Amino acid sequence: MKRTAFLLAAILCFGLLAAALAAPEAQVPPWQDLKASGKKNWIGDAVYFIYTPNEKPKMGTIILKVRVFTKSGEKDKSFIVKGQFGMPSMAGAHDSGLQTFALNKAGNYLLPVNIVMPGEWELRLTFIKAGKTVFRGRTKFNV
Ligand SMILES: [Cu+2]
Repeated sequence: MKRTAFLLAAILCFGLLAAALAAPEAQVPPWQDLKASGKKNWIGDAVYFIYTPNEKPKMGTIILKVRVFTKSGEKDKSFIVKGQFGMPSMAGAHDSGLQTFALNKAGNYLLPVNIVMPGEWELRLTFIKAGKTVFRGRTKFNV
C-alpha cells in the first residue's frame, strides 16, 4: 500500500513538472503575417518595428535592418531580435537556422540574409524582451 502511494506521488510530481515545463511554450505568441517592409508592425500597443532590406532581395547577400520604436518615436534597443530564412518549398535545404540580429550604435538591428537560389523565400522574425518571446512574424518574398 505504501509503495502504491509513493508511486502515485511520483506520478503526480512528474505531471506537475511536465506542466511547468510546457507552460512557457504555451505562452509563445502565434506567428503573424508581417506587414510589408517599411510599414509599422506593432508589438502590443506600446512598441512597433519596421524592417527594411538594404536593397530589393536578389541573389547574394542583402542586409536586413530592423528598427524598433516606442509609441513616441524613440528607438528601443531593449529587444533581442532573431531571424530565420529559407525556402519553404525545399524542406530546409537553405535554412539559415535561428540567427541573432546585431545591434549597432545607431540602434538598428542588422542581419545579413544570404539568397542562394531564385524562387520563393520565407523570413521569420522573433522579438524577445527580458527573456520572453513577445512577437513572432513571418512573410514570404520572391527572388
Ligand atoms: Cu532552393
